Amino acid sequence: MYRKMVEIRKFEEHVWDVYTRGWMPGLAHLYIGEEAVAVGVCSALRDDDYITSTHRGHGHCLAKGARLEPMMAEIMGKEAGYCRGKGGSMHIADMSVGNLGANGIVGGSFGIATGAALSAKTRGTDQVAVCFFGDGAANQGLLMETANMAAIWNLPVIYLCENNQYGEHTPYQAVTGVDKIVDRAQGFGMEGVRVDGSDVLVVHEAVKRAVERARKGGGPTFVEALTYRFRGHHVGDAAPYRTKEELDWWMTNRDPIELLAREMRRRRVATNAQLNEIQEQTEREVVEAVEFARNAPYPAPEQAFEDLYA
Ligand SMILES: Cc1ncc(C[n+]2csc(CCOP(=O)(O)OP(=O)(O)O)c2C)c(N)n1
Ligand SMILES: [Mg+2]
Repeated sequence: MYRKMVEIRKFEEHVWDVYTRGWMPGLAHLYIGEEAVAVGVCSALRDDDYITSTHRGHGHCLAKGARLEPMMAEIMGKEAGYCRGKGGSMHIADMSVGNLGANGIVGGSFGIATGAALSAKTRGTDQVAVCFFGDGAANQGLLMETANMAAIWNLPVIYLCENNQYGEHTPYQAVTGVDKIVDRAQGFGMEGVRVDGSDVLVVHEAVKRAVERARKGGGPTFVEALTYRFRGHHVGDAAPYRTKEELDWWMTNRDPIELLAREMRRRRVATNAQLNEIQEQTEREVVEAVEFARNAPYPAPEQAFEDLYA
């Protein structure tokens, strides 16, 4: 878990670097600060379980098993990328590990995850689908329709709300009728649990229980993970709408990587030297992925019309 969270952090720091150097088209929504959610969730899943992701999706993809090189290549629009350079930062999918795709449409993956869960149930497998979405997406109408279906059909789906406190520049309290988003679970007729999204072990335990229940036919669960993004909404946003005190508090007290490091030292399962070695090794791997992506070719123009369904 520690290694995976560090990998996501380093990957995102390099995406920032790649963006500021002008090596990638478009922009990216960084996941720095939220690593414990993706890693806590995906470490409770099997390879053949499904996830759907969001515009802030790099962490979900890596946690579900994506490799660094095709990830970075996709972000730079190269043919070696997961979607042959046609998806970019916001649309990375990897069916081989059950990642049904990130989605630039906020709330657009409710239907995809719920459909995957319906498919698993219809085929009689014990696969589970996790739908990642934000506090902003929690106000999209499709959630009402799909969560209701999941409840009446007892579908093996987990609605995983990453409450990072803001939708773009708006604090969630300003646009949400409930203080705890998880309170809506009761109205859908499903189990709901709110967890500390900065603590990877807490996230893991809660999702593990929800997954076990779903596998046994126990139906859907709504999980709200409280978290915080350390960077702006996207790489071009300096986030002037929040205070330095607020940001400092989260970075000092709730950094998920630091929290796990502290816990591992306390339980004497890792030394500082071992943790530093993981940091250094991961840094080297991400630098190699950037090099790989930089040197990889762009797709040929005639490929623009391949793989299109319209
Ligand atoms: C349907 C739709 N509406 C609006 C947008 C523009 N938009 C992109 S991200 C975003 C905020 C999403 O907030 P949240 O769900 O909390 O996710 P976060 O960015 O905090 O991870 C909005 C409004 C969009 N991409 N899709
Ligand atoms: Mg948000």
